[in-house]
Amino acid sequence: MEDVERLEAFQAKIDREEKIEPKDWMPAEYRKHLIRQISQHAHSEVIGMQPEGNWITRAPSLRAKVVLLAKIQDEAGHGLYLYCAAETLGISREELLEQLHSGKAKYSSIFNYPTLNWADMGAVGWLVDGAAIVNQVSLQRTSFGPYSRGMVRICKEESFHQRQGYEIMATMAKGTPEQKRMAQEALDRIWWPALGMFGPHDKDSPNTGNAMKWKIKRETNDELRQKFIDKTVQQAEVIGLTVPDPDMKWNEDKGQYDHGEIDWEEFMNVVRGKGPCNAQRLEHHKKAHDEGRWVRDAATAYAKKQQSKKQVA
Ligand code: BYC
Repeated sequence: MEDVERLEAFQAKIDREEKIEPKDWMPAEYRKHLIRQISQHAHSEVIGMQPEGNWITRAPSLRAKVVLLAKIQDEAGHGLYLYCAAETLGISREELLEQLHSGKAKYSSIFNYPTLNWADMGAVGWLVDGAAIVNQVSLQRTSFGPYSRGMVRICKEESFHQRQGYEIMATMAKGTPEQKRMAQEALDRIWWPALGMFGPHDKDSPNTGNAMKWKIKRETNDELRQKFIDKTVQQAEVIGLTVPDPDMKWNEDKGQYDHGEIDWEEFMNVVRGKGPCNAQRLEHHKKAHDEGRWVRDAATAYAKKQQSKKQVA
């Protein structure tokens, strides 16, 4: 088929809400767009283990430790599903990691902020996983089959993560005045970076046009951010905390909250690698990757040996 016809058939399939599968024909730009987004999503899951991993040894109880450990292990699993989904598009794991290590591939800005105390574990679970769920529920309907199916499972786990964070915040908010202050300060620290997770305003988002046309994204950055705000402000009120935005006000006519502006200069600095923890996060990942080389080598050698045994038999 001519490219124009193929393109029309491809778009028609998407418009009929049929999934695109790895062996189907797809335009090179669609493939490239997906590799970028899915791999950045995978990197976010894996790099996102670092700020929380920092608190495993200092969890305040055995229960809190077990729950946090389970959550962080889930994030590793999410990374694996997503790397596998990206690999179905014809890129290798080595290339994906090379892009992360060279700075070509991004990961979510939020993970370049430090986690200063236990209350930050609550705020991260509640707000960061909460923002991720809003985005990922929408991505369950993405047009690429492996990404969409990965999202269904990830969303189930993510909702437990959000609850573990909210539980920490609720417990601290009704604890001693000092604990309540810690919870409020964690909310103050993480609120604005969490809003940045949804990306730039739609008018400044170069990838949204194609993403919406190809149904890779089902809602825009601003639509998802607004959904998150509308849910979360009320959750804060229930536990007696206040979001740090003096302009936050319920708009009766629109049926949603009006809110203040993100510091976009800070956001862009973090995205460009100049956030408080960018260097530390990448350094740590490279070190763990280098130190794990012998495990990968041993696993590959074992697989090869099994394969040659099968061939002999
Ligand atoms: N941070 O045109 P735009 C988790 C980049 S982890 C960094 O709007 P797009 C968890 C963007 O990549 C879940 N970069 O892009 C894990 C683009 O640059 P490139 C994380 C950002 O793709 C552990 C440029 O800015 N979730 O839940 O249409 C513990 C222009 O942006 C950011 C995902 O990854 C940012 N915040 O929309 C706890 C969701 N925002 O690539 C929790 C999947 C924008 O052209 N990803 N940029 O060089 C998406 O939904 C979309 O890719 C985004 C951006 C909404 C993030």
